[in-house]
Amino acid sequence: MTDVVSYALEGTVGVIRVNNPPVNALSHGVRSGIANALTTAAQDGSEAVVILCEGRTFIAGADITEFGKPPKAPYLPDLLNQLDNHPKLTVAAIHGTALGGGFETALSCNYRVALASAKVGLPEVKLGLLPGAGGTQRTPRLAGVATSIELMTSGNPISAEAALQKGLIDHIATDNLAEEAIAYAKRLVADQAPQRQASAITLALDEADRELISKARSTLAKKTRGESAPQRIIDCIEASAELDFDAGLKRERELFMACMEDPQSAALRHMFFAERAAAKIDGIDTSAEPTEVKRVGIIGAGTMGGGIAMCFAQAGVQVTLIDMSDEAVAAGISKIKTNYDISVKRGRLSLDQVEAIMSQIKPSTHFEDLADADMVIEAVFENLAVKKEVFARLDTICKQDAVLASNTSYQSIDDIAAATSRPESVLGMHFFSPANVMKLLEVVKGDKSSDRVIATAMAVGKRIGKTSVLSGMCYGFIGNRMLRPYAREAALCMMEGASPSQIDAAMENWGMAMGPLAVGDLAGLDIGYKAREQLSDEQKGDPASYRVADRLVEAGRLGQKSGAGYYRYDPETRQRMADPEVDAIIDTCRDELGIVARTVSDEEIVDRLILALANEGARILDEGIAQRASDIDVVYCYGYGFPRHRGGPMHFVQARGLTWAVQRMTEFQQNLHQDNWPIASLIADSAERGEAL
Ligand code: 3H9
Repeated sequence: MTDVVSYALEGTVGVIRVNNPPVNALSHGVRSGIANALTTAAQDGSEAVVILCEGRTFIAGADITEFGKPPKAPYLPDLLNQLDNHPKLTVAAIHGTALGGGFETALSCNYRVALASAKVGLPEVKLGLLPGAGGTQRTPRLAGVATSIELMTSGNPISAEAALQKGLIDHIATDNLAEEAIAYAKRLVADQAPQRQASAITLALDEADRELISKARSTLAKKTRGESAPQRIIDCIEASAELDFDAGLKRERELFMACMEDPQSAALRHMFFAERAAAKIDGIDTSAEPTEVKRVGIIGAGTMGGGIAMCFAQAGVQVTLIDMSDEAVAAGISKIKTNYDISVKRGRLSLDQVEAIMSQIKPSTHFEDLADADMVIEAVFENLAVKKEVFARLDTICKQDAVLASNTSYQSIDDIAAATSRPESVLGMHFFSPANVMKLLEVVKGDKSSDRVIATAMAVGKRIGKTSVLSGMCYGFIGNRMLRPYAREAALCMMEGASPSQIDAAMENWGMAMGPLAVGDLAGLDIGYKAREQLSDEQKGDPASYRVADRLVEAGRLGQKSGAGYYRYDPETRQRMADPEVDAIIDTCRDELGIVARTVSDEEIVDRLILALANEGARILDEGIAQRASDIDVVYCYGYGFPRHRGGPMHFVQARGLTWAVQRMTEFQQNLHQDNWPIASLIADSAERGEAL
């Protein structure tokens, strides 16, 4: 048929085999191959047709790399109508993951067989899209409104067993999928089973369905704030009941095209590839095999060390959790246990599972217990002298090929490595708090870190479910270094006239998970205060950028932990509330610094904060600290609550236009503090040349 699709008669069954590695995406060759095979099967001696795939999975969806390019016939919706109306009985045989257009292909067959290990799903929403090849019309007809809402708006796949329960799968195969699917097709023919078509079902909404739809709309408006695809999916589900099948398909097409043209989908598709690119390290010696990590040591049983221990124990790695005293380790273990108790209460884990996980964690106060660890992660407090001492001790105890990692947020990996006789074994593994929840892991390469050690940290990150990004060495690495100009602009907007509530609301309405001042309160304002104490006035920069924060700490307002910071917090609900006392502190600081308050618009707040991020990001890229612009986007979306549907700061600024960025920053240079806005040469040069970053 084509080199990626074959067709053969096996007895009385025509078998269409797709073989388009790695995930059998519906590229042009696959679509035309299936179309040709269906035409042949319509005319040959076959009584039934089975569609199955080679390799690791059934079709995982449309080919995302073709999006944005001129479309080429046959188009997927037309192909699936050809399949739906095929004269022979059709069966899809599913293994691996049948996703998006792949599951829509299966839904267009008369019957579906799946291996028990298979999963099916409609993840288009994660790409800012909706199922655009009949999925929004066929799924409700087969499985009803509730299942359709869940499947399409979460984008999460379900097991074959769950799909069977919901009427989306007809039969579970136990062993040889191809043989069983062919036998199943033959049996259906022998039994004169009807050629069931989802498209032929008429769906009517009852009162409960209507209620579900309206509830989903309002829940999604909050949960997926600012995203357009989830609401369009609900429109399609409504259309599946209100319109006939063909009119429903037409409506789906219109809304699919609206999603395709939406910058949100471009941003989410960018993130899909960015996440996968982040795992790749340029220029690494490919013979550098990662070391297998079976035993890990974690030093420091505080919040960070405990969270890291949970990540490893959950992945089945043996953990030795070390602290200075029996009390400190016991407190750490008890905190971990409390976290798991909450998971059990919420039904996320069973008691048995928790017991199995906890049994992986061995508390200790002896560094000597780390002699056989394959990797050690230090998570003691941020003090270079203490960290160097820890690494010097590890150097005398750990086996020669052990990876020695520091969870530092700021300290020099090179200085830490110099405390050992094996700097090539040392690197940074910067987890984000809470470490058991946050997906980001910054793997920080020191000057001497070996390729093997980096490859091991990246592989371990994947194993414990993190999205890892490689960073070079600089103060704050990628993420926290960018945070400084971002926080500076937030503070300056406040001094110039915006209230903390206005700043946070502007950023949250734009899509940030939490505004910058609320984040400060969550992290604790005393942390920045203590860090500033070590700096000279010159290093601290413009006093307007930290005066209010200093005064808040001096007034005992450390943030959420003391019940007040930039806001007051309800002790019960932790709800934040604007506080007139803070307004008074801000007013006093303005008077001291001779600043006259003005109106600062929400648009100015957003532009200043986002451009501050992207401008620093461009410098980081130019210096080779980040491998690629998209890595910076991954850091911000996974570690700092940047909205994925805006694609990260670098994608956002590029999509908005580098020329716009240069113009806007030039205005800031002229109207604000000139020194704060040196335009990164990478942005200026790329804008001039009309090139991407
Ligand atoms: C859709 O179907 C729209 C329709 O409703 C309507 C159309 C009209 N296309 O993730 P991995 C690449 S929208 C092209 O590392 P895993 C991926 O980039 C689509 N390429 O593997 C990577 O390349 P590289 C709806 C794709 O085993 C390689 O395959 N479907 C596609 O961890 C391996 O990927 C989805 O959204 C694709 N569709 O996970 C499913 N998918 O090696 C998206 C993957 O160069 N895919 N690649 O970096 C997935 O969720 C996972 O890839 C999957 C495998 C679970 C399948």
